[in-house]
Amino acid sequence: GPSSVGMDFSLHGFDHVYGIPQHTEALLLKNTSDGDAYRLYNLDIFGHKIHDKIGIYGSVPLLLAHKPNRTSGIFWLNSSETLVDISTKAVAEHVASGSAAETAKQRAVPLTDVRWMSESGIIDVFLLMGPTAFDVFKQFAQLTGTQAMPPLFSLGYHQCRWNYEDEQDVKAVDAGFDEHDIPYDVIWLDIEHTDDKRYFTWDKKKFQNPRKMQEHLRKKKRKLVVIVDPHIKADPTYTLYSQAKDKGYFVKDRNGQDFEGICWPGSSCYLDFTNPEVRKWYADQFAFKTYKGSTNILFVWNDMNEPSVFKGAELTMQKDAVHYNNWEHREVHNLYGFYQQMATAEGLIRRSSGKERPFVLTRSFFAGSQRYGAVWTGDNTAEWGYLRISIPMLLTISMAGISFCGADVGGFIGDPEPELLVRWYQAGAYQPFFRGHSNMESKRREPWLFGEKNTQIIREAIRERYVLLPYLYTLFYRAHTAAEPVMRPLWVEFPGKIETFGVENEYMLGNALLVHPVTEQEAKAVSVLLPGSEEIWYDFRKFKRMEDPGTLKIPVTLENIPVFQRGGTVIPLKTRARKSTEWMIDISYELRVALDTEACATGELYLDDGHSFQYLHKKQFLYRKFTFRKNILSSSCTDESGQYHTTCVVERVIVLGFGQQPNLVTACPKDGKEKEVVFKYDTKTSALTLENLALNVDTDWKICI
Ligand code: MIG
Repeated sequence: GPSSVGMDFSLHGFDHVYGIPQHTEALLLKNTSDGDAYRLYNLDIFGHKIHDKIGIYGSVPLLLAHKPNRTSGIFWLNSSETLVDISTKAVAEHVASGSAAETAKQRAVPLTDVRWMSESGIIDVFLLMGPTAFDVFKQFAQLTGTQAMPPLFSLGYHQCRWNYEDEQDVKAVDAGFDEHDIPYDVIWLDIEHTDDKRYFTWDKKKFQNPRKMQEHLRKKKRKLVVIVDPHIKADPTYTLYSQAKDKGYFVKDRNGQDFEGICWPGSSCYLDFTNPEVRKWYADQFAFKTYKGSTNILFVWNDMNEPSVFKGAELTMQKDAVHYNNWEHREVHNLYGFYQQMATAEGLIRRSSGKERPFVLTRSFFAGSQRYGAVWTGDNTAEWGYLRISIPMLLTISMAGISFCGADVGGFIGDPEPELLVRWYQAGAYQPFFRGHSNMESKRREPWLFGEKNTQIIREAIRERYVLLPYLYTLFYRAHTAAEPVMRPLWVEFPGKIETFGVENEYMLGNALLVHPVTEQEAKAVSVLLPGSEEIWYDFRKFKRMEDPGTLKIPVTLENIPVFQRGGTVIPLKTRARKSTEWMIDISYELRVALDTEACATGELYLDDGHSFQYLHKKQFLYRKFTFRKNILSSSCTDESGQYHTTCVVERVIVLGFGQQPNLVTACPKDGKEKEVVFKYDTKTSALTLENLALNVDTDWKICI
């Protein structure tokens, strides 16, 4: 039964609070004194409303508070239904005065009261003392873990739909990408691919030879993701069901019978993933010999794991259902999906004898889900407002430790007008998880269905994503090893600049890129805040230095969205995109060096085989550092313990904000011969381009200008 615990916290001096996903809400948490509290209760809410405090799909009970140059966090570790009330006000504070004769002065200081209330459980709370946001992220990672290192393919573009009908459809869509010269890595199969919603099976008519289909995709160096939901069709002839029933692996009702609910397959039982034995058994279901028709290019999508129960109260499991060790469902509700994803990821690792990184997308999540894969924001709608709100939603999830997150590109429900679809691709290309997806009732939406011009723009957006992958992959390595969120709000990078604290229409991707998606229909211009008075910003595509920082009105066309590189950074890119990440292994690198006010810049490149755990067990990786100082760009090693051989070279370097046309540029490999470098200097943009460098990625070198 419910027992209820709660606690109040007063955050002195703070009036900016963030976190506690997941809500279809703004970045800054709002005062709840005259409305609903923020609710943390994982629910399947189809077409969730914008600006709503109701809990959807996932929960992370972590709240961050920030004031100039000081960040703290509260982690309320409780997985039952939780409400968070927030009240921000100004209070009078006495200021100690210099002399006794002077009367004490008063000033108004902000204060935020936070009240946590949970339906049951114990009070188990962690105060994360910062003092920086990055410290808070690290402290939270010490408790819950860091982002799993994703396989490289999963950072490519994903093409999903409810449903790709059959093997012919899959082949045709796959061929469509080649025909239209658009890169993509993964095609997805939704629930209709199964034999009557029996997960781990195939519809015998539509998918007669799933292995052959996967061999076809493998030859194209692409992957397949299939959906595997947690509800199990109550059908004694379905082995998964009968085994689980015999072993007592289902959640029970209050009378000790297997809990039965309705879901896609009709009457269904729900595996009890809170039981470690069930998780082990479930993980074994992914073994190649058990999961018939699966191959090692097949990866997994866990949906409906709030859990979603049709006809149940609020479409979920009743709270008095009983789990392993007699835990009532109410106690562990918000952990149900977390444990399914854990078991699935474990299964994919185990089927490869511990060698390969898994990829598992989950809809429901909790604190720590970052250790098992990616999350997405569920059933959004094909409207501009949902594109806009996806930015604060993803930033909030990212701050709560889950870097690998994305929203359905195009909007799941309904049909986006072409302009909205284009704008969504352009935003998604600069977000961590990049997948186009659409509902069963929506019209087909493959990127080439909207006329030549829109196809061309979407192609360009996806190609930009692929060219950016070395940088993104390096950011994921930082998330994995140092708990730095890949996508971050401006205030995290500019903690002293109050004007950034509420910004949610643009964001930083790592520390080097500022991205401002276009989220208004027929926009001719957008207002971009380029923060920091001592910063220099460069147009990422045109290389030109922006005028002084501040809020600028930037003209836009449909062709692309504003992206800026921050002075002082070096971004590693590929020189061009190809059909998929695996086709790009040998493509050479370009370094974008953006100079700061001192004409300096630094950046990193992480690389490994992109799919195995050898980077961990055998230290097979390269972690390089690029430094520009006194007109010398040098490449050095960041982590001597890592080694990885690659024939891939740095072919091109572009230095942005270079003062004047140089006389001579030379490249000096560490043990090689100094040679003259071909260069171009553009006086209009001050961009210096060095070509045909052929400098090894895995050795030290210098370029002297
Ligand atoms: O209620 O599997 O959010 O992405 O396509 C619908 C069918 C169930 C909900 C997921 C959506 C998926 C759909 N699922």
